[in-house]
Amino acid sequence: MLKLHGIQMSNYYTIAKMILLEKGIDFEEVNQMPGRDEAWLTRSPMGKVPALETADGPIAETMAIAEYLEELQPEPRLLPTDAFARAKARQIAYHTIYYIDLAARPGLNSAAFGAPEDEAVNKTIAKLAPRGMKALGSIARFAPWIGGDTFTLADIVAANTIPLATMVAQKLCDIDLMAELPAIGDWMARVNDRDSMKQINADRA
Ligand SMILES: N[C@@H](CCC(=O)N[C@@H](CS)C(=O)NCC(=O)O)C(=O)O
Repeated sequence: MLKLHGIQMSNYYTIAKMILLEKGIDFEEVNQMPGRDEAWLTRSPMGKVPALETADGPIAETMAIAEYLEELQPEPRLLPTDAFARAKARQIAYHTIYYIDLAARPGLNSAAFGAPEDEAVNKTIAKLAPRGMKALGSIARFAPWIGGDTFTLADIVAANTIPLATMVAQKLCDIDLMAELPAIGDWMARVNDRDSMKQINADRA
């Protein structure tokens, strides 16, 4: 059986977990903190979580795990069959990782774990995170899903990245990232109403 290594509070872990749940794939969860011990580095070369253990060996990097699971069990599809629609779903997913999650992530230790704040970091977050959210508005549709009429990997990645970035920007910069996109609240509520996200939230509580 597939084993997903990581921790419930990791938003990249919950992306992989949500994919497994949405596809109805059996998997086992293995509690694993990020870290640099040799045994973990053999599964995840950068020491990050998650990693997926398969019969053929471990896979790290969440989007590599996502693509693997889509090929392993195509139905229900999380990437559209149409090439353009598939590319747009990937574009939204990568956009939320690169320009929203990674824009805010340098402030995570201060916002969530009590590390001292760094004014330069806060200033960069205040500049880059709203830019990423505003730009998302030009590719997101929220009709009803983030890329249009179909629930895709883009919804899973965005719903597991935007809330964390929003918390960081609010706490460190007093900026409401969600205010950039008025339709985002209803979309988030729709994602939160899915059984997969309900389970993720319950397991994290
Ligand atoms: N690029 C990685 C990012 C994963 C990541 O940043 N995970 C965080 C937890 S949410 C982590 O392991 N942080 C510890 C570290 O960076 O050393 C992926 O896509 O899986």
